[in-house]
Parts: sequence; C-alpha cells; structure tokens
Amino acid sequence: MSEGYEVAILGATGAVGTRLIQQLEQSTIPVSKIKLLASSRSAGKKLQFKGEDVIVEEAKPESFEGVDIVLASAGGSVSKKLLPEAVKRGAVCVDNTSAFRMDPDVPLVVPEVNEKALYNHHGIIANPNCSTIQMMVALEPIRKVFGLKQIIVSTYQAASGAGQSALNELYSEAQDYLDGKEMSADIFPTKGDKEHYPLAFNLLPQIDVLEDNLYSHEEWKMIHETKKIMLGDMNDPKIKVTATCVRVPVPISHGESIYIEVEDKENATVDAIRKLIDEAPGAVLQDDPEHQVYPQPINATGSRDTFVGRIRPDLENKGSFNMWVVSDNLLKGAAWNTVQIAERLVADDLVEVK
Ligand code: NAP
Ligand code: 3JM
Repeated sequence: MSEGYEVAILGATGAVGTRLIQQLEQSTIPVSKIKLLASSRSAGKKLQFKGEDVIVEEAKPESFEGVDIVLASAGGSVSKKLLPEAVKRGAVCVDNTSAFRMDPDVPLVVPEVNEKALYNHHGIIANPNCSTIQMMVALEPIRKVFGLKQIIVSTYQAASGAGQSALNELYSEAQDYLDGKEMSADIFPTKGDKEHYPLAFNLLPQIDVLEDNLYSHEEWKMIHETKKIMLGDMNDPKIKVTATCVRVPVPISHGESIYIEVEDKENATVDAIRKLIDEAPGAVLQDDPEHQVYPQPINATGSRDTFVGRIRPDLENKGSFNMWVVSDNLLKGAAWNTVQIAERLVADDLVEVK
C-alpha cells in the first residue's frame, strides 16, 4: 500500500496554478511528493506546499517520470504537448485547458453532474470552462427534476479568467484612469488578437477569439460543453443553448444571467426551484429580495460554492425562469473543480500508484 500519490502541478505559478496548490493542500488526497512545474522563466523560483519550500522546475516530458497525478493549467498548447508525455509515463491528468475537452475519449466532468464519466478515462480528464462549470452546478438540479428545453445565458466574466497578467493589467489601467493618465491595453480582450482595449471602467463583449460563425470561442465552448456534460454529446440538440460572454472590470468571480425554459411547465415554480438549489451539492441559495440578498462577486470570492439568486418567472412564458449565478472562477471554475475531480479519481481507485 503506497503512502500517497506523487502529484505534479503544471502551470503552478499562474492565477489557477497558485489556487491548485491551495486546493490540493486542503484536499483529502494523500500527497507523498509534489512537483511544481512552469516555464523556464520560473525555474528556480521558490513556492510553498504545506509549509515546505518547493523549487519550481521547468516542465519537460521527463518531469512526469514517477508522477501519479498531473493537475494542468499552463494553456492549451502546453497541455497538447506535455500531457500525452505524462500519460505515456503512467500518470492520470486533469486538464484545465480547452485542449482535449471535445475529444470523445476524454471525459469532461463537473462532479455534481457527471462524475460517472470518470470511469471511462484514458489518462486525461478535462475540466470544463469556468463559465460552463458554475452554470452546470446551478442548472443540473433543475434539469434532473423538471427537464430543460432551452438555456440562454449572458456572462459577466472577471478579469482573472484571462490570467494573472490580465488581472494586473486591469489594476494598472484603473490606477492610470484615476491618476488622469491614458490607459494602455496589451492583453484584453484576448492576448493573441490584433486589437486591444482597456477593461477598466469598460465592458468587452469578446472573450477568446471571434469566429466565422459570429460567436466568440468562449460562447462556443459554453454551448458545446453544456451539451457534452449534461447529455454526453457536444452536438445533442435536446437542450438548446445560446450564450453571450462579456468581460467586466471585476477582479475575481464570474456572474451569469441565465434564462431557462423547462420541460415540465406545470410543476416548475420559483419555490420548487429555490428548494432544489437549496438542497443541491455545491450550490448555495442566496435569494431573499425582501432583504436585498443576492449573489455578488465580492462575497463569492474565496468560496468553493456556486451562489444562486434573483430566481423569478418569465411573466409571459409559463415554465421559463430567470436567475443570477455567481462563483469564484479560479476555484469552482478552475482549481477546485480540478482537485475535486482528482479526489473522486482517488476515492474510486481510478489512479494507479507507481
Ligand atoms: P496565468 O496566470 O497566465 O498562468 C499561466 C501558467 O502557465 C504559469 O504558471 C506559466 O508559467 C505557465 N506556462 C506558460 N507557458 C508555459 C510553458 N511553455 N511551459 C510550462 N508552463 C508554462 O494563466 P491562468 O489563468 O493560471 O490559466 C492557465 C491556463 O488554465 C489557461 O491558459 C487556460 O487554458 C486554463 N484556464 C482554465 C480555466 C477554466 O475555467 N477551467 C480558467 C482559467 C484558466 P510562468 O510563470 O513560468 O510563465
Ligand atoms: C480560459 O491556450 C490558451 O491560450 C488558453 C486560453 C484560455 C482557455 C482555454 O481555451 O484553455 C484562457 C482562459 C480557457 C478555458 O478554460 O477554456
């Protein structure tokens, strides 16, 4: 019997990676050895795991020798290059990037919804996009009881979703604006694109690249990831999904305005939906209009939960509802969902210890 698992965190110095370290420290996974991996820029940097100094190493294929579990969050191209190398060496990888999410051989998992899909893994499990995850936590309890015909979502996504340097850009723009200086933008709306615009005191209706189909890639991800998680097929027409993704000048925690049409229009009521959310794992009902209680990013930040409020009926379409959902995009949207998946893999004996 092994004393624990050797775990590697790929992208350990990033906005998600630093949270992966914290969430792993707080998890039930027994860790016998930790490896913190990043680019050559960070090699030699000192980070801590459970109070002990750990030196960051440059990620290379050989870094995964002897590793049992990889928690990856260093961008899609890094995952595409390195995760097959880790699998070749016998590791199970939970990947935060979009690199493998649509691969039919890769489970795309939100444990509250489709934990069973983990049993079909072939070495890589994909963590969904942050915006998809919190929507799944809020809607799965409703889907299970009343069914879903349609989802229309508009997101209000925090700056940290674009990485640590993007969050720093928001702060420096805000400072420049308050100092009466011109704001300079190098990252938003998305790093690799031609044009850049300030996010501070602004709203940007572009997250990831704009595609020929007129949707942003983030919107495309929300649509197809929802279908794969809830229905098992990224193109299943059973639930109609459409999305508008907007970056807002909030540091951490995404908000989502979600409109749903249920199948069981006779029995679905606001009270019944409130009760389902109140009892759902990972969800917290914050819905008390009389006392102005509703989810807000400043309150959600730092929590693993997804907060749901402002639940109200569409007054002209029976069986349709609006709601407001907020969650920490770096925790449930990324690091916590990843570590939660790893906890389930360990609990269900789906990781082989070397
Ligand atoms: P970030 O703050 O920019 O951090 C990027 C991390 O990747 C850093 O540790 C960086 O190391 C490392 N890295 C960059 N290039 C590398 C390379 N060639 N080899 C090894 N490591 C490399 O970004 P983030 O917000 O943490 O996000 C990281 C990735 O996670 C994103 O690109 C995205 O794919 C994914 N993500 C997923 C979600 C989700 O919803 N599931 C949310 C946010 C992000 P250095 O410090 O050495 O540069
Ligand atoms: C969230 O590879 C990259 O450039 C990362 C882009 C990115 C992604 C992604 O596509 O993996 C940034 C922020 C995500 C995500 O979770 O989909």
